[in-house]
Amino acid sequence: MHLIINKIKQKFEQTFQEKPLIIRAPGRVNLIGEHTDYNDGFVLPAAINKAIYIGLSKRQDDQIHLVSIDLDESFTGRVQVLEQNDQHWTLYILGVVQQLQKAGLKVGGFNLVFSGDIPLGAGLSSSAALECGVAFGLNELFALGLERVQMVKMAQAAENEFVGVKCGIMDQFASMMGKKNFVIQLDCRSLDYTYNPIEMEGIDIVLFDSCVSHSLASSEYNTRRQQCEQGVKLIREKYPQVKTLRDATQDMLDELVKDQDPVVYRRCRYVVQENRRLLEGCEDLKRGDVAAFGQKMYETHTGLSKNYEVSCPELDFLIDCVKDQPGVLGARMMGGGFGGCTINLVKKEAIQDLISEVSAKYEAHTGKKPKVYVAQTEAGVGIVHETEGAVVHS
Ligand code: GAF
Repeated sequence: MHLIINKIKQKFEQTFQEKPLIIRAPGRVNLIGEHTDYNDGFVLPAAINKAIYIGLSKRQDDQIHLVSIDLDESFTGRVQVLEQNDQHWTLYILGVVQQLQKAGLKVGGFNLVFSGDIPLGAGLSSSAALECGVAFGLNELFALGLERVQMVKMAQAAENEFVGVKCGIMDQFASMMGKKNFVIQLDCRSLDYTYNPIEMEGIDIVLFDSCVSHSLASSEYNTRRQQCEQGVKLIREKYPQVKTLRDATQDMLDELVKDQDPVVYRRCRYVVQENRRLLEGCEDLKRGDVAAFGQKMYETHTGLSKNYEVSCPELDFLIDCVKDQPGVLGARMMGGGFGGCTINLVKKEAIQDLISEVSAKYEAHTGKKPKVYVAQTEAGVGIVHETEGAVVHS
């Protein structure tokens, strides 16, 4: 972490001859509840110890100067002229500025330098982290007076409207609202949430990064959303009280969707089952029954792979690899799909052997070495303060 912060400070001082305000914005994992957020359902994410760090300062003029250290690119624009451009990474930042302006808030010119250790394309939400970090940083810089949940909504809207991915609210919520040693049980309709302590004695969250990211991910993502909406439309002909799949039951799907459109039926059935699994899974965790929770993760994976069809051969292989390994309580693909990471609950003493075994098998099967991360939960977005060498985050 210190290394990244130092890199940002150096680059900032070299480029803009001043010291920046530094923000840390974490990535996230999600224990269960996948593709449920945009159906008004439930999710169970946590912010993690991988983050994007953003250095910021105000300018006297109305220009926006952006520097991505990791991509070795820079961009100059104006606050009044927020336009699409082919430097894709800038859209996450400009989109947030646009949302602040839409809310009638005054954002002046600013300088921004960022870098991080969230692997790109691994499904750990580096985009949401960047959006949330920018919203939080500009809120501080220009004293805009926004609450965290308002910034979550703006970050999501930036991605929906400016980047063009119709994502739900989970990733931004987790990055902004995370708390160390807790997962967030979030109702994506009401945005009511509880912090559930992670009570998994002797168990760690291990992520195997398939190191594949398929280009169809965002178009297929938007298609899944449409298919869910199509299912709701069919149900509403008879049950107008059903607003989203959150309100639908298996019986309704059997009665009104099954014969009309088998593909839409399978998509919707997965979502209805996943919402139920999440609620039951939270009860498992409260009872300390991680084994029962882990079984549900496997069921989620099967649903995502066979019915929602957002997995890929590499992710399926990673799940098959760990299924019968000692010390693995549960595993599934995580996030939007078509690549990225699997999330695995593993007994601490079994982790090293598991990593060796899975890495060797995956490499032999795909020709690629998976990357492996042991994720710790962390606090959500905050300012980085440095006092005598120690980094404090608030
Ligand atoms: C992506 C999206 F950004 C989230 O909103 C969520 O839908 C997730 O895929 C699937 O659960 O990370």
